[in-house]
Amino acid sequence: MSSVNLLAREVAAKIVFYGPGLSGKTTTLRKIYETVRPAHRGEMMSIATEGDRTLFFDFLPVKVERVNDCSVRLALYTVPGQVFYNATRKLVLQGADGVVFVADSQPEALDSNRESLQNLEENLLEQGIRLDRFPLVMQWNKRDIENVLPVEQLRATLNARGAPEFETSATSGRGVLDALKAITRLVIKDLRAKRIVPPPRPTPSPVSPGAGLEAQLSQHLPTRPSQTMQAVQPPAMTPRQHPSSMTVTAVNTAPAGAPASRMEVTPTSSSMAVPRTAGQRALGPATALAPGELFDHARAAEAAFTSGQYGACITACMDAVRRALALAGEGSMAQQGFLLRVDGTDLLRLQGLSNRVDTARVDDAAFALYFVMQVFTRLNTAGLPETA
Ligand SMILES: Nc1nc2c(ncn2[C@@H]2O[C@H](COP(=O)(O)OP(=O)(O)O)[C@@H](O)[C@H]2O)c(=O)[nH]1
Ligand SMILES: [Mg+2]
Repeated sequence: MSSVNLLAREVAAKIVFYGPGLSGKTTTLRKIYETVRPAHRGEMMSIATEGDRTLFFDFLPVKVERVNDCSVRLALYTVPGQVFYNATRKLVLQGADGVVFVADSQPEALDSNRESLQNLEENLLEQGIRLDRFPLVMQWNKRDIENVLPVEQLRATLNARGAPEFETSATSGRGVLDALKAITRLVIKDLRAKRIVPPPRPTPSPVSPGAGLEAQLSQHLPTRPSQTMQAVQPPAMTPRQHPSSMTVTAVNTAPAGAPASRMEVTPTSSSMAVPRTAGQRALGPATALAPGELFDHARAAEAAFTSGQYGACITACMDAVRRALALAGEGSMAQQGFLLRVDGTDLLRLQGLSNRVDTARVDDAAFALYFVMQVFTRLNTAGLPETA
């Protein structure tokens, strides 16, 4: 479900909180809701709940301003844990970019944790995804309860993959945002590896030294208890709307004696820098303007141009234009082009060039790239494709 708008450099990613019934998924989401500033999140929606049980899913949109130079919109979902809701779980899992597995640390829950993890693995496999290669972090939840299983045992049973682990107490909020940060980081890294998200700009803007997910999330987190109330009190909301968020904070709900430092975040934006891997080229101008699904087309066109294959460049551009125009809706290319207000003469010229690629010259290919950029720019102006 990830989508990316390269012009705005905005990424949308879907993260699913998975785990057995009553492990603390809904509580985790509520805690994130309470802790993140209202300006950075939408309303939490629980779709069809019966008492305390999630029957369909919970949903919370969260915005993280900058990860390197990309804004990130996270759509956080929980699944119903009860065994018989597998059809719903599959639906919610569709298009997920990452999973936080919320395990109940109590000894009596070990079997249901194991079953749920296996169920996750099977459901992902149906989508053609291997859990081993999927962004995943583990929440060992309910650590505040006495006589929970030692972490080593949970790890041995549930985390042979060595996914990042976090001891959490969703009711107090301990560790919850650390897990969220970790999965966000993994998801961005994964999307970068798939080249859905562009690599960071080589020279970060000097005016935003604290940019990065760490810094962003740390804004929402108290580093000292005295900052806590300020960070989470939603000024514009009435207690009737959000009674808990007016009074509850991540730190002051921690059990007495729980170290506040558990929730502290040190802004180390450099740790977020995902370096461009060897062999990855810098973005060319057409690629930089391309909507997510046309990223590879634009790259192919630019690669052909740089390597002197002008005919191939024109063919790739024509293909990109055809697909780009289709985003405007039904109809002929002429109609689609008209709707987007791309230059009709330019479109005709590109069509002409694509019919005689054998004699293509460098300026023909450059023109084709220029026209692709024109179309991408029009799409961006029109807000197409619409992101979920
Ligand atoms: N003590 C303790 N209780 C928790 C914790 N997380 C959740 N719970 C409780 O466990 C029950 C089930 O939680 P819920 O979030 O609805 O589970 P879900 O089915 O995974 O969504 C609720 O009564 C929560 O208050 C935790 O970290 N510690
Ligand atoms: Mg629930």
